[in-house]
Amino acid sequence: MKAKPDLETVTLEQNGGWARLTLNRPGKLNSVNAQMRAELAEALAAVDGEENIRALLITGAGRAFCAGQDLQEREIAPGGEAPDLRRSLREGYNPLIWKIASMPKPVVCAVNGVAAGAGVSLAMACDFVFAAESARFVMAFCGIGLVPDSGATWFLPRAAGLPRARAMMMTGEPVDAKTAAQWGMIYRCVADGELAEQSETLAAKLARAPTSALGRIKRLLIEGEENSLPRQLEREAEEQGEAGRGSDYAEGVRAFLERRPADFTGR
Ligand code: LHQ
Repeated sequence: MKAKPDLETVTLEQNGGWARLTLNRPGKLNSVNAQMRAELAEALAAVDGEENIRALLITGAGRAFCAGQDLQEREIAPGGEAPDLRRSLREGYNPLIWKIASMPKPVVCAVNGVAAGAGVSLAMACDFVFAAESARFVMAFCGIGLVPDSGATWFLPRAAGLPRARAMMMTGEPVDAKTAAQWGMIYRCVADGELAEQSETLAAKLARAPTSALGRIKRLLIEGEENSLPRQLEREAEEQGEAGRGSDYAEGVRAFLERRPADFTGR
């Protein structure tokens, strides 16, 4: 991947087969402004387009993961024109969320501190969410008279169940990382001092996994939310047909029979 030194509100570093994308507006709790939306899109496209990057880790700089939309950017003067939030979502947030959820490589998220509003949505779009014990999740939208967006109404009830998702969304009360893990909202809650190591270890492991198969798994799980069982059985057969033609399948079977670790190339 070409270095991206021009990025300011996010940083992107490659570590062998995986990349770390860090939300980088720590003074504003990594809240998302227009520049960050554009730079996130650029960084995600770079990761997606680089075959040698086989896993992505997303985290935040400083004490927060992401406080959602930068509200300073959204202040409405009395009598002023209301912003076009539909457009902001369609053109700004929604493509970012879909890029993460549909990217044919695994995305790990390390929630290093508070996640609020669209910051929760961003985390929920990732495939594996680790959170530091001190982190909390705040569905802050209703606190400013908005509905949850950026996929939160899709991901959260599926992960945590409708009663808990509804309560989070309609009260805005924070949920700590331990509770989030107990509820099934996230993959793992870890000690603050272990967050970086545990999430990076998984990213590095995933970078050696059969990437193409992992991408197919992501696609099947998203489609499975909508499909009937007969349709999903057919989609599994289609994807398996393709996976079975991949070199990683041949290598995986050979390695099993030869009793050695597989050396997957991601194809
Ligand atoms: C912030 C923010 C912030 C700017 C903290 N913006 N400065 C919306 C509209 C359009 C379309 C797309 O969708 C969305 C999605 C959304 O994300 S809506 C929800 C927006 N986010 C929020 O409502 C969360 C607002 N923030 C908070 O509730 C708290 O700050 C949290 C719970 C995140 C953290 O609380 P504390 O740890 O107590 O920190 P703090 O409140 O003292 O904040 C520290 C600083 O960060 C402070 O600035 P200052 O200059 O006083 O130190 C805050 O103003 C600033 N900040 N969030 N979203």
